[in-house]
Amino acid sequence: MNALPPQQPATRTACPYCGVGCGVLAVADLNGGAMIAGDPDHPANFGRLCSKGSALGDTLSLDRRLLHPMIRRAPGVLGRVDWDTALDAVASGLRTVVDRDGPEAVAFYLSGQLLTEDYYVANKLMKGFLGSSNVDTNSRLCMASSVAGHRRAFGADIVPGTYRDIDEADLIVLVGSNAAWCHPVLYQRMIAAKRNRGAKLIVIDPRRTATAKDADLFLPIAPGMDAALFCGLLVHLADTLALDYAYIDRHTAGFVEALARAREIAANPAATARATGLEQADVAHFFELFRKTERVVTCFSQGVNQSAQGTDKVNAIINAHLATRRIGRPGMGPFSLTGQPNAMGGREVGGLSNQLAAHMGFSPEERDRVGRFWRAPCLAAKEGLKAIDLFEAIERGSIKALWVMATNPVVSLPRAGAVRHALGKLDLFIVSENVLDNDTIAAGAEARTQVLLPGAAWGEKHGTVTNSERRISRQRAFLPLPGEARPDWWIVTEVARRLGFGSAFAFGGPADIFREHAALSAFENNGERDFDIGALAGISDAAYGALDPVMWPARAGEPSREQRFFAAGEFFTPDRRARFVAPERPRPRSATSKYFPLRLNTGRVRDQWHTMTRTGMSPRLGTHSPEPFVEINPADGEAALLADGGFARITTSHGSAILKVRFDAGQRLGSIFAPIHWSEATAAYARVGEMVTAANDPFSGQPELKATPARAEPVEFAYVGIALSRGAITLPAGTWFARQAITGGNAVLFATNEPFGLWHEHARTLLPADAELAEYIDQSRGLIRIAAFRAGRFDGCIFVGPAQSQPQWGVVRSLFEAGILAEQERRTLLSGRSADGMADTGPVICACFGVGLAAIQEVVAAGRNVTVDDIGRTLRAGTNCGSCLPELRGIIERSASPVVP
Ligand SMILES: Nc1nc2c(c(=O)[nH]1)N[C@H]1C(S)=C(S)[C@@H](COP(=O)(O)OP(=O)(O)OC[C@H]3O[C@@H](n4cnc5c(=O)[nH]c(N)nc54)[C@H](O)[C@@H]3O)O[C@H]1N2
Ligand SMILES: Nc1nc2c(c(=O)[nH]1)N[C@H]1C(S)=C(S)[C@@H](COP(=O)(O)OP(=O)(O)OC[C@H]3O[C@@H](n4cnc5c(=O)[nH]c(N)nc54)[C@H](O)[C@@H]3O)O[C@H]1N2
Ligand code: SF4
Ligand SMILES: [Mo]
Repeated sequence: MNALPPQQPATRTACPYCGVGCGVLAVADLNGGAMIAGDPDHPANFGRLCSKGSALGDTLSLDRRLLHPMIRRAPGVLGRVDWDTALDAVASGLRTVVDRDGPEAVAFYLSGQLLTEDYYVANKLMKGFLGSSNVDTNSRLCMASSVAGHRRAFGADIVPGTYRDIDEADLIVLVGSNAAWCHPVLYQRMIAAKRNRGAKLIVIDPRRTATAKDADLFLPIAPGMDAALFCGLLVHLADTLALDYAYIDRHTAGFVEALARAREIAANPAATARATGLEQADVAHFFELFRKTERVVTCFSQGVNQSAQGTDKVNAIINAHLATRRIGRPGMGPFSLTGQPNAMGGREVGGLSNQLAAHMGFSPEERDRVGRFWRAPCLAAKEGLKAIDLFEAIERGSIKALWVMATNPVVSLPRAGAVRHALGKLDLFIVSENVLDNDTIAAGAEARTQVLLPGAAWGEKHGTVTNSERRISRQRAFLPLPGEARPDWWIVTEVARRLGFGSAFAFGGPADIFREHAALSAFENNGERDFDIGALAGISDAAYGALDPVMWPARAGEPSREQRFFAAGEFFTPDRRARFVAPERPRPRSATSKYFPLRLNTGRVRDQWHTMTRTGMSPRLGTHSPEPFVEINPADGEAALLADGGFARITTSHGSAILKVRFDAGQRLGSIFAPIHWSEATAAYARVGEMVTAANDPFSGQPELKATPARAEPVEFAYVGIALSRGAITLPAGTWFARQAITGGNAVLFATNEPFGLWHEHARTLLPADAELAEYIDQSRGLIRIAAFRAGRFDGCIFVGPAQSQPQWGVVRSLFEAGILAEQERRTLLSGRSADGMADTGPVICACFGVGLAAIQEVVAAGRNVTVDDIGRTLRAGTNCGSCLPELRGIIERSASPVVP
């Protein structure tokens, strides 16, 4: 737990998960894993890590790694090839498509999880040398509305503030951000601001999240209506003479139009309350807090970006900050929280199809400048296709070759079923991956040629990432390259060489690429472009190796310092003035109907990362939310005849999924929420992306991932069960299941309508043939418990019970991990009853110390006015990374006042 062995030299690197960008110290251990601690000297986290960062050591196993290149030519199966064969196949395949169908028939789909150096060379190859701009990235699903909003308002994609502003704020407004779970270490800084200086926290979200539990004011806004709320705020500030007219006059344009539009949308608190579905008193309270507090930071994330009116939401927020000059000054500003570790770096290199490179676009001067710098033979003439359009072009057959790097689009894109189908139409489908199997790799089985390229993973490669506050940090390797895996930048440059572009891609390592990227940022810049790291253009290999976290801009000849933007204007528009933007009247793109009366909201849980290819390997992270689920207000749930703890089929016009039902009074009536993490690789019938609409924002192209019309129906299963094995587990087709991470084997939770007898038979085929079986069968109660032992070791089991039963998953898991069982433990296992000290822990709340709900509830029940500190003293829960503190507070709160649905 955040402790490294003394005297071992640790490698300073950065966390590969969220955009907080925490510094990590890592020491490789002898088993291919590593000991991990927070870097006390890193300015993003000062030594802290959240539950996911703390568990990084659990995710380094090579069990499911792609360790050598593979090719499949139809009809056929994937077979191992050497690097030369794979790289030749990629280069000649791309060349054939470009020669035959033109450069527009080729596309790259990249990721905010690539390092800046990887991203830079991929973008350069496509836009400068293949001659198309069909390079887009999963950042289209993530940050595109913030990028578009920044560019409309500021003339450049800039986050004006720094994390220090969060420390120094007196009011922190979180819009569409579940920071307690998604940016946990930064969230700890918000809580510290609350504690240290009495800062107030406002949370605006349709559902009462873990973050909302800490809020001084929670605004359960109707989905998609944020722009109306911030229009109402602007009107209120104008009507109460709280605006800074000197700043507006001197440094901005478009104010009059924006205010007039705001009046049309939300003329006063009453109209705002009607438009947003909020209580008028709450709206008024929010307006007053904003007006009275000078130091306001408004942080926003996917509840803002992932909307068909996401760019307008961003600008409505920025409008309120510009009009009050709450920008660029200590403790103030609009603050877009980036999602991925290098979403920001991807924007810097131009990874989005509507950007060229180094924050430049496609104007004639910018094209000319980048073309000369790169000595590009055929620079892309215009913007390329954005992700949704790009995959539609694949569906139509106009894109024939696709290279996916470091993203899993068959899970994460909207209309994921259609995306999977589209990939089968490709002539050439190249995937650079860490893992051997994910849904995207599987979808390539129908493509004419599929090439898998083994990318080096976190801990094995060198490069840089940029976090939410524009701070560039080094990722450094502390593990050897396994098998034949190679860094992504190397793979791209080798392909470029084979295409005949060797001299433009003669990079010996990431430092060479970084220097070129830095030089381009400063090339003919003269202070006109925001993104300038010219000070690093001449960095030596040694200095790159030792580079400390550095914030941009870092202009050549200027002292390096943390810089805020725009306190004195100086925007990056032609007239150097910011733009107020008049938003459209907001509404979600698709309307609910009699058939689809609910709105499906999607997002994240605390301890899983995206499609679970990494966090899914950690047993301790898996215990917090073991199954794919849907949260629904109890009133909606009962109306749909659902049972809490049962199952529901959620259906939209695009697809359906079967999810475990959680009644939650914190859900707005009419809204349901499902996490995005499960896929075919980890569960059955739980790929939520299949249900999600591809309707998207007209400015950013970012899809509305949080508001798809949907309906819910009950699904009955006769039996539920668990299966564990030291080997692979194959369940009968049609079984609903969710895989569980477990040390030393495989495990699934499942549900089924197969007859009792079949399970009895199936258990025998599932368990090792040479094992000694211990059985407990009670047909009248519908119970099957069969455990397999080999040489005294508990080697697997299959337990089935009626739908209402609760398999003792926690107990069984700990016995399996223990291996050799005492007689008493064997009896415990088969009786299904908890013996002393073996009580099932319930869902694990504190992932660091493995403390379950049951133990916490016991402590809360045993005392009077129990606090989180009391829980920490008794159980240690919450005393390491702090990610579970909001949940601990929630448990205390619930025990004090039982929630009445
Ligand atoms: N644990 C964990 N952390 C992560 C990630 C992860 O996978 N797991 N991923 C990282 C990435 S890439 C990203 S982009 C970030 C995302 O971080 P967040 O944006 O904080 O996470 P989400 O859960 O996607 O959505 C945030 C909230 O938006 C709310 N919301 C939905 N619709 C609306 C609306 O119309 N208005 C408002 N105001 N709110 C709405 C949802 O209810 C949800 O609580 O997290 C990063 N951190
Ligand atoms: N419905 C809905 N859909 C969403 C969202 C939502 O809130 N709702 N959120 C969206 C957002 S914000 C995001 S960011 C996306 C995320 O979605 P994805 O990017 O699809 O999710 P990941 O699981 O992070 O996929 C990363 C893949 O790259 C591999 N990988 C990791 N590191 C490397 C590397 O260094 N090199 C290579 N070659 N491969 C690597 C991993 O094994 C994994 O397969 O999902 C989006 N989709
Ligand atoms: S907050 Fe957690 S996931 Fe995000 S960078 Fe820090 S340790 Fe990693
Ligand atoms: Mo994201």
